[in-house]
Amino acid sequence: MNSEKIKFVLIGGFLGAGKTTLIGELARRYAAAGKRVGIITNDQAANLVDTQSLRSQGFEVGEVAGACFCCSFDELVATAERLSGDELPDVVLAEPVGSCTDLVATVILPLQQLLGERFELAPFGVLLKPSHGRRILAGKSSKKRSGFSPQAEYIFRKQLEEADYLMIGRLDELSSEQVTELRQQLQTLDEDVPVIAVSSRSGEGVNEVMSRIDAPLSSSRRLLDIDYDIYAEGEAELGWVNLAAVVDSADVMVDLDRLAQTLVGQIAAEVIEVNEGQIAHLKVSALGGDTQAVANVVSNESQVDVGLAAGQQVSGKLQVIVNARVAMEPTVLEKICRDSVESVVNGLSLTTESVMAHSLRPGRPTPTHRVSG
Ligand SMILES: Nc1nc2c(ncn2[C@@H]2O[C@H](COP(=O)(O)OP(=O)(O)OP(=O)(O)O)[C@@H](O)[C@H]2O)c(=O)[nH]1
Ligand SMILES: [Mg+2]
Repeated sequence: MNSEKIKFVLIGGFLGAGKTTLIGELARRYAAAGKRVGIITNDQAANLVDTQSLRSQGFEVGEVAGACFCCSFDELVATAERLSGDELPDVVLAEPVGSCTDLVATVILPLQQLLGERFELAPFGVLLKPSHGRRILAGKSSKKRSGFSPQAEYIFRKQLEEADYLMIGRLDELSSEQVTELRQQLQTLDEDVPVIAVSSRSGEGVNEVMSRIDAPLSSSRRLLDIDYDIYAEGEAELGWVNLAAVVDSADVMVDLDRLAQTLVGQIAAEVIEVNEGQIAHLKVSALGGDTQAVANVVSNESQVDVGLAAGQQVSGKLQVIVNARVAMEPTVLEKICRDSVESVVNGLSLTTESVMAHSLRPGRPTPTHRVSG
């Protein structure tokens, strides 16, 4: 990273794979090494838990909201250039929407071709989400092995296929047998693609990821052979809800961790038990002053994860954000989110001042640029 160019690092992977957590860890390490770091988050709609959580950790974060990077390429470029004001960053870490693929053709190569004088594109790393990956990669026989349709599983596989290097996430939770099995499954996709097992929680494997980011590409970029009809169908299976609420606690002290974890747990329970939706990722952020808690659920079989621990109680105005990505009807998902916010807030004897929610199914991807092979 001694060149004048901005190192552009895209970290891909399915919804809930651990991209934001890894980007936070990488950013901390680059900053500790004296690098100026910018981060870009991306979503189909505004009010992002990821943006808020990375900002609360002290990072400079630009947001591309309203469409994926490939469909709002110009905004991605403008956001990268805006970061860090007058002084450009040494490294930009960017997180694409977790249901997006074909990023080499629509983001990496266009950036390289159009802006290669300013950006140096790092090898593309894709993070495997073990909770779904273990089932999706396991075999071809059973129909509902991951709970998602074959079209959504197609996206999951395509994301892995275009990686310059792959990362097996959540290493701290996997047995060595599971890691070995996943490595073998990934190597059947392409045995030449390096695989790194990594835990953003314990830090294991993160240095290896950083070495990979700085390594020259060992082969040419992996352009996908992809059917956009299947891709669009897979994305459209997901219901998407972004909800932002302002809650007043008056003088009551609120445990932000409990608030975030109870709320995400309640939404998950409703989705699974009442509506039989398949969770791709549920995230809840609760913010009071500068203190933030984030809680997540990454699959129907997963427990509530502590994304970020607040570790203290606060009072006054609180901001609650819910980002839900679930294979189910978005309007029903929105109702679940609204009702859950209301009941958890009431249960803690707080008052809801306002709730804004937006639900959608991602539309067909129409990339600004697409480099073909
Ligand atoms: N145990 C463990 N949990 C992790 C690790 N990395 C991420 N997580 C947890 O996994 C959940 C999802 O992580 P995120 O970083 O938000 O995932 P993401 O890929 O950014 O998700 P989207 O933005 O929805 O696509 C959070 O609760 C994290 O705390 C890890 O290495 N180990
Ligand atoms: Mg994220």
